[in-house]
Amino acid sequence: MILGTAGHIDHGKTALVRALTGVDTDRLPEEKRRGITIDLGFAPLEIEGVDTIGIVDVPGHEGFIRTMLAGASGIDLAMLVIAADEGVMPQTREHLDILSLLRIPAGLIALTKCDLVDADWRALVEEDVRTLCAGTLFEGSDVIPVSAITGENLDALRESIRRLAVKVKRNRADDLFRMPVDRAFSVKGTGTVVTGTIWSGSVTRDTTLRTLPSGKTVRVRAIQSHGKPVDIAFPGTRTALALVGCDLEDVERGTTIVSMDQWAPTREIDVALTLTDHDFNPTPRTRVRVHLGTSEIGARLSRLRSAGDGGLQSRLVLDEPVVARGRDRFVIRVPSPARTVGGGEVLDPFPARGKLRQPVSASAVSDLDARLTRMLESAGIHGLDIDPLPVRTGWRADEVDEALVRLNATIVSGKAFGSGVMDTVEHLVTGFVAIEMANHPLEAGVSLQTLRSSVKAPVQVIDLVISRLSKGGGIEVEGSLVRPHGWSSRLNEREQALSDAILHAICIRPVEPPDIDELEAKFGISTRPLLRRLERQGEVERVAEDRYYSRAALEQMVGSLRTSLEAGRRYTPSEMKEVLGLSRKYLIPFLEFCDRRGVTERSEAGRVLRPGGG
Ligand SMILES: Nc1nc2c(ncn2[C@@H]2O[C@H](COP(=O)(O)OP(=O)(O)OP(=O)(O)O)[C@@H](O)[C@H]2O)c(=O)[nH]1
Ligand SMILES: [Mg+2]
Repeated sequence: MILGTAGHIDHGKTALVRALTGVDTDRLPEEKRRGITIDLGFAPLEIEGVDTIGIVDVPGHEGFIRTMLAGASGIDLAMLVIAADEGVMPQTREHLDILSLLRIPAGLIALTKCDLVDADWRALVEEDVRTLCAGTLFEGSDVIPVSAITGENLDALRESIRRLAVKVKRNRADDLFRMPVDRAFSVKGTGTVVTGTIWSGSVTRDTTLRTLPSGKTVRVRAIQSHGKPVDIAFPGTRTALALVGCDLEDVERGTTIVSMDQWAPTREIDVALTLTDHDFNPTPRTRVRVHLGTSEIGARLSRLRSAGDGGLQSRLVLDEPVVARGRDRFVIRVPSPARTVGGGEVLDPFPARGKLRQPVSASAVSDLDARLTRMLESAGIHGLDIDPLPVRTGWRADEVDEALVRLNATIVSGKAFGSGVMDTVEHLVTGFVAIEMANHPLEAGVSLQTLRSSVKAPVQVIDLVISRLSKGGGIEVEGSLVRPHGWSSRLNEREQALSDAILHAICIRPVEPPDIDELEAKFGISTRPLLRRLERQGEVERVAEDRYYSRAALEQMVGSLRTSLEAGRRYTPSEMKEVLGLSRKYLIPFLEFCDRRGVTERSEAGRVLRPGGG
């Protein structure tokens, strides 16, 4: 559980953290000298009844907003600190905006420096604060007047934190591991150490992880949670990892440490956007700074479009790669005048290139089924890769799997196909088979090979559809042929006469039948389908690429070969020629046919009869 401070400079955030935990988080010499917080500070807070709470103390100075943003993303609870003597100030508002844009689920307000004001003043400030917080995550939150100096009401503050902490929902440990780095340093004898809050998943010692975007493979040598050595660290805990296999510059703030799974850096992200500054009217050229996790990157808001329900959607085109997951929250700022202008949620960190999709409605943004439906639709016939979906959608792998079942998606070799896609392919296959058979009525079917290469869909999907259709009785499959159920080729009178004539031409020259060219010259182009049909009927057999023999003649030739050859003796082709009395042109294809049929066996020394072969 992580609690983050927020609030204007000098309002007493660090003093309050120290009063609560005993830890002075302003550890830099420059922080001491200037009396302000510059970098993030961390302190564990022990409250009875709840696990250790990691406090992230942020700077209030407007120049360090990016540091505040790095600290505020990934917190579960926010403590907005407002000094009672000064009241609401610019960074009170900006921090409040940021916490709202990041959708921090819950928070409380500490009205500090109460020792400096009287009761009337305190009541007025409290009223201001209530007005400011109306409609934000702090609406109805506890507003607790405290003093870090006198210790007034610190127990009430602790109790308020405890009540919120017990309600915080933990991310599950069996999700993909991710930890955005907020600090990195070298420790003598230990090497590179990174700290951060684990956003999802867990980590154990000796695990291999990756640093992104630097892309180093690292091993976890040691782990500390809230400053104590542990063997395993869970989501929502302040964690330090000692890493082997990287240098300091590979893991600076903005780096994300991830498991070896599907994580990848990306430079284009589809997002749902909320603009909070009315003076900010972006064009596709407008440059912004995107704050996501602990990283901050320059970007353009391309393809800005209205989502219809008041929301906006855009594709962030980033200057540098970043690690993002679906449902991540981010904030956008502009440089002059420097201010926060909006933020939003990641819809898809790996959108299909070039495709301009319909905007998602606001309700669909937070609905896994709706997001998956869109992704399935947009992947269409090519299928949706399943492995990257937990990163793309922001839901765990088991949740994604369940949703795919709910959506009736078909899973084939790691890809998901929408139910509509399967119907489409079914139509394509039946349509193609019907047209082919209409065009080639003499054939026994369409070859699987032709079907696979003609229907525009992955082979696995086509095969699945064929097997479904054949089970359903729409088509039948015989060997490598597919045809409409109950199909048989019937000849008309003219075709029958032609078929008889072809068979006759083959039979009257039994040992040296005409080849296909000769037959075509004589009978025309429908010779081939008729020959294939005669073959299916067992009248003829194809002996060479371009020549069919009558079945009867072949049987006789094979029979006479058997009787004329001496068992066990090897014959050269010219000896064979004498035995069979065939010219070379017919001899070789016939012998090769005999080899294929197992009548003869060929070796260097010649051919020999195979005993009992054929
Ligand atoms: N009288 C009084 N002074 C306080 C109280 N809390 C903080 N201060 C003083 O206010 C000054 C600023 O306190 P910090 O805790 O450094 O303020 P901060 O909000 O952390 O400031 P930044 O981190 O720079 O934004 C210090 O001089 C504190 O001693 C309080 O409850 N009562
Ligand atoms: Mg401070």
